[in-house]
Amino acid sequence: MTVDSQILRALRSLDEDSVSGAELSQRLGISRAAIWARIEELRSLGYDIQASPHRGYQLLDSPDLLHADDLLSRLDGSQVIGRDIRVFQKTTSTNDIVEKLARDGVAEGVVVFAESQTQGRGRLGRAWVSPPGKGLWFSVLLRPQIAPQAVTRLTIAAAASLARTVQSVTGVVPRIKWPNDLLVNGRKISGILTELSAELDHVKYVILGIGMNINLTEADFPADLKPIATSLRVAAKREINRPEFAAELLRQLDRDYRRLSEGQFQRVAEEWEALSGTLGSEVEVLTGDRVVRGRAESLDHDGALLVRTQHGRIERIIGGDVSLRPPDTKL
Ligand code: BT5
Repeated sequence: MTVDSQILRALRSLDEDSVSGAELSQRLGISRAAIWARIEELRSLGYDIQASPHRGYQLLDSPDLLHADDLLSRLDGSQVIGRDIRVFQKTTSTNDIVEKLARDGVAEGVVVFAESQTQGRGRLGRAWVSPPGKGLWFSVLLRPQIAPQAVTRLTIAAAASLARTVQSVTGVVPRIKWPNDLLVNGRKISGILTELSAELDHVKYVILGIGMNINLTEADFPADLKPIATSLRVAAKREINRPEFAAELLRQLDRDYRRLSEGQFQRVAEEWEALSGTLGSEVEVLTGDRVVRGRAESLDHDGALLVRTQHGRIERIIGGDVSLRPPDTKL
């Protein structure tokens, strides 16, 4: 852990409201002058740290920017996801950066954020709009011990983590649309892009890319997205602190990844089902060049969607675009 993240963690976890330079220097094992220099640096980034000769240092406010040391300082006890955090101001796609790290042999759990992406992407080469400073655009490297056909479980787990975080941080209740969308009031607020490198029987690595619209306003969406997309700010009618949201989301993702690694997919799937807007609905699924119509019944053990068609047959859908149909639509 870096000195800056230790300082920020110490300032955030104060029993009293301030900590002296002498105490920080003792705890961190560096000189008071070095602490002072780091505090000055944090201030220049926008951290409002008050220093008073008698009482010591106090953190009054943090800026709404993504800063790796700050995010690390907020995560205590991450087992895998968030052990290593890197922030870029601008990149093509965070999935590309993580792919390079994966090929270089970097350990699983690294998280790469970008304040903006120039080539953010969705599935099947679709574009993902990622303007600067308003969202969370990030990717996580995972090296799970699962078969390639079970990778959808990771998308399911990530969607459940996202939905729980939205609800606990903002009070807004989202609905999950299988497999990778989070909707609020029927509009997309978040999407997940799961990419993998695999051999026939085993996964080499998975890149979990997450886009979450946090503080975008209506004006930040291009015309074609206005009717179908929204943000937490629009839904909650207030600005959301991005680092705080990001830290909670990483905690939730870490927790769900641990549950999957311990063989508890069923528990995660039950939570997903409770948050799902897909199950029980009449759906139309475009999968490859096929269209499947019917009632979405449940998830199977791999995270695939089971749809009962008009002929009573169960179709197992492993990937595709789901649209919900009004209940009275004739099959
Ligand atoms: C997704 O694809 O929803 C996956 C999105 C994943 C984005 C993250 S950001 C970090 C990481 N790095 C990347 O390059 N990607 C990941 P899909 O289900 O195919 O949906 C794509 C569609 O969503 C587009 O065709 C648009 O209609 C819509 N869309 C694009 N940008 C959006 C936004 N910011 N908010 C809501 N909808 C959007």
